[in-house]
Amino acid sequence: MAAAPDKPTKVETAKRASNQLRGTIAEVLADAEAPKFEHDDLQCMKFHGIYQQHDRDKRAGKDKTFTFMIRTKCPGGRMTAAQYIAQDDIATRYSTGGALRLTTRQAIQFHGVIKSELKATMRELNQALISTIAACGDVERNVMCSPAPLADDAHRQTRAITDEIAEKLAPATGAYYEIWLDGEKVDRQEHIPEEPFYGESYLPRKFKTGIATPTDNSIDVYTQDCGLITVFDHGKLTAVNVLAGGGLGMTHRKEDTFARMGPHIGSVAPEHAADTVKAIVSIHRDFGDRTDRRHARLKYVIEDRGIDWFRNELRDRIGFPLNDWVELGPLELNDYLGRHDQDGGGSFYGVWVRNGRVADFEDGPRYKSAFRKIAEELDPSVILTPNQSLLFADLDDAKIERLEAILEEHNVPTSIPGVHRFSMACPALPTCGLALAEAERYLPDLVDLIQAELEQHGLEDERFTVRMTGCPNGCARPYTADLAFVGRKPGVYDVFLGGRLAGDRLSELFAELVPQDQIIDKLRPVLSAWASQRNGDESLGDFYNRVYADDAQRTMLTGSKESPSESRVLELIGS
Ligand code: SRM
Ligand code: SF4
Repeated sequence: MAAAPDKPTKVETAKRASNQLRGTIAEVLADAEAPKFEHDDLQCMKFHGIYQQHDRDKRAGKDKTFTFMIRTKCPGGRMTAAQYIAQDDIATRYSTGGALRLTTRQAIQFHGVIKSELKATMRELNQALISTIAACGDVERNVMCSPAPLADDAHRQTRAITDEIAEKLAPATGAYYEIWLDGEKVDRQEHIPEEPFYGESYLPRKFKTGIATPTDNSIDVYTQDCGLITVFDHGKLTAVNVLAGGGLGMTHRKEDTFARMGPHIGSVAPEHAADTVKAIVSIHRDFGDRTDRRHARLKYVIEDRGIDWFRNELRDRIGFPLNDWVELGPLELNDYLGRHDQDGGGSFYGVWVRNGRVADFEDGPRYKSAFRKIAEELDPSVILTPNQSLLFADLDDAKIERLEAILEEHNVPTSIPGVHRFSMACPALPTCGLALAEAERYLPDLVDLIQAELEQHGLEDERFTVRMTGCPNGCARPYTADLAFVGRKPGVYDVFLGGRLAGDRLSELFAELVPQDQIIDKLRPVLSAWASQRNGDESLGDFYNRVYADDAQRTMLTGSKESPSESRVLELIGS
């Protein structure tokens, strides 16, 4: 491994001193008088899938009440109906409002768990064979995969690779089992009391891997630290394309932080895919910046050292060929809404969940009760999608009919108006400590306004992505959307344009610091020009890009360095 850096960050010091993620978590947990955990333990707890939060709607002060968000780890988002029911029970008992929150990485979050119930929640999750270890922290995170449960060999293999990567890169520490399960092991191989791969400092920062199929890039493969795209030939998986160094997190007014699309690295044989990812993670482990967390992701290693250096380093670490990138047609995004054949008998059914919040809304969809009933009555497999929604699988005709009836009884929509359909927002306020503005609670209202505007042009059924985050960290992947809003301060957003459904292009800063009540005014000329000047069925992002891309000298890999394009775009569209 690389030599220790001169001035490691506080988080590096905390990791090293933690005795492989133990810290004093068990002691503070047992101390009923301690209202919260302190810095070093909090860093370790993230690796256990736990964040300390407080309700930001309540007045902040010394006496704020701390609660915990627990995130599960769920490769490819797959679970049984029994596991879904167990998590629904856990949410009912321990989460704020009994809600489950489906995430953009195919996992579930429970918000508002109180300290005295933290251990019970963790135990109950593990009893249902749901782990939370490495859902957060400086390790390989939840490995994503195109969610369609298709039964052909190629899709089966894709899922197997997802599981293999998750297994190969799981931390080996016994701390998790000691602290939360009193040393008990639940359905896992014997643990070894050290980290042969990660070492005592783990990675310099989080690491994210996702596998897309050419027909479904809902995982946003170019935004992953390591993205894989499966290559099929006559239904057989023949190769896996590899890209590396994507990532979206950035900081306002810090130009040396930026969103970045992962460049193409090459391809490998399918049987080598997991080892390739492991080798790439090891490059991050050894070369990532441990002195500055804002500069620690793999994307900066590759940006600073170059792709040729990276390819050579990778070749040196793998004992098999790194072949050329296999050219593929354009990627697509598939949300699998409604009924689809599984190809091996049976059907699956996709249900859209507004911003992933599974709750019973007054006068709105009663997602929680509907999903519970579907899981209990129909025993489907459940697959979480990368777009905060879910698929119910392994259903016959009678079950599909019953599922549709249950959705209808619970007011859960099965037909989603265009702009809402591909919209996503992160949780932001009141739980996220980093939020600068609203996201999940505000985006549906804004989408209604955009929808109304588009109705005037007959464009309300257009398919394009609209995303909102409460800060520039990018949790709902705004920088690959056709249209995105990124929180600057309460009620004020930066507006981005130019990504697209395929997720293969970064959006760009269109307008800065826009008060929310002026967003529609800002967008009106662009929407209207899109309606009158578009080529064929050109999407909003494609239109923006055609109008502006030829004009601007810019790279598409690091689009966030741009200054706002608004005035030039207005000139170009004749507004
Ligand atoms: Fe995220 C931090 C929520 C996907 C980039 N993210 C956070 C925290 C934990 C805030 C914190 O550190 O205190 C948020 C918890 C809010 C809450 O109250 O629940 C949070 N991130 C989420 C979720 C729940 C958003 C959602 O709408 O579903 C997603 C959970 C995924 C999961 O199941 O693992 C989530 N986060 C992402 C993604 C998208 C992705 O991975 O596909 C990104 C952009 C991709 C990337 O990583 O570059 C993302 N989250 C961040 C960052 C910026 C990292 C960076 O490199 O700068 C942070 C802040 C940090 O790590 O310091 C962050
Ligand atoms: Fe929080 Fe920012 Fe992520 Fe939204 S994008 S969940 S506000 S860290």
